[in-house]
Amino acid sequence: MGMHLDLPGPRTLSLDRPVIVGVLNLTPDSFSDGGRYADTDAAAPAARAMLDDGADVIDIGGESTRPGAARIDADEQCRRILPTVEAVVERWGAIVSVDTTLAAVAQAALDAGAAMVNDVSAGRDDPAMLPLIARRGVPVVLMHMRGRPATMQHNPEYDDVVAEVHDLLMQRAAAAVAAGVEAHQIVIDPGIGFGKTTEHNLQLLAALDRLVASGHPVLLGTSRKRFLGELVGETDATRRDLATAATTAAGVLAGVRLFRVHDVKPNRHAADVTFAIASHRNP
Ligand code: HH2
Repeated sequence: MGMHLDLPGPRTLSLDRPVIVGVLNLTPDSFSDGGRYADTDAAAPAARAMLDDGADVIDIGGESTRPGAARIDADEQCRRILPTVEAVVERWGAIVSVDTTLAAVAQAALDAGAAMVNDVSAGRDDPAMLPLIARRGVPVVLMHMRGRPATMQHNPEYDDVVAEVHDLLMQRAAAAVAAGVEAHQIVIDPGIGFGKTTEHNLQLLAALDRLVASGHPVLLGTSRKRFLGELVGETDATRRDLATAATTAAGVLAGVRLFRVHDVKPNRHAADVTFAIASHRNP
């Protein structure tokens, strides 16, 4: 078998072609889709539509991480997401990842049928997170963030953003392995927009091959982010999906395997076309 992630039970997620992860935020305040999916009745059809558009995974979260966002406690995150996690898994057998930094939320979501964990703190927020991932044997996304969402965009500075993001991710991957997580289950993510200026984001996007060279699968999350609005002059976040698809194409050519996006179809198409081109390169 080629590169893949092991999911609970007998299932696997192949990384032999690009994986599109559809975003489902069950939050009132996310920056581009906040308040859209107030409950399972609204969220479940949205997940179905993303699967029909070619999403491989649905990433469900109950806490916004936009700059300045307030923290949401575990009980409230569970109240927001669990009915939808259950519905999406039971109705369509979807692969669900849970977007949370709290082990209690991750555990409840895994019990409700989620198959992987997306932790934007890379296991730093809750010391119980990496041991939980190890115990359950599920894949985990470890994302780079400088600071916390409350303050991360207050004048972020790096000497060498590419080296610093790479080194922190390698440290967090090592911490996960030390906690008992299998190395091949660890996905790394540069955390575009998390404590980074437009210049930092572009340097990271130009050097994705550095992360790919680590051997860990790489996930990219650029969808609708502010730096894209700056580059194309688009203040409405929901009109940044073509700009997002351009980053997906660039990511595929650099060897990135997973793409976390709001609008699945343009990114599915961009990924599939660039992947077909890349697979015709001369060895
Ligand atoms: N970006 C956001 C949230 N979660 N997870 C990973 N692994 N990588 C990312 O880049 C990433 C993420 C922010 O986007 P969104 O979910 O649309 O907004 P909000 O945090 O306001 O809910």
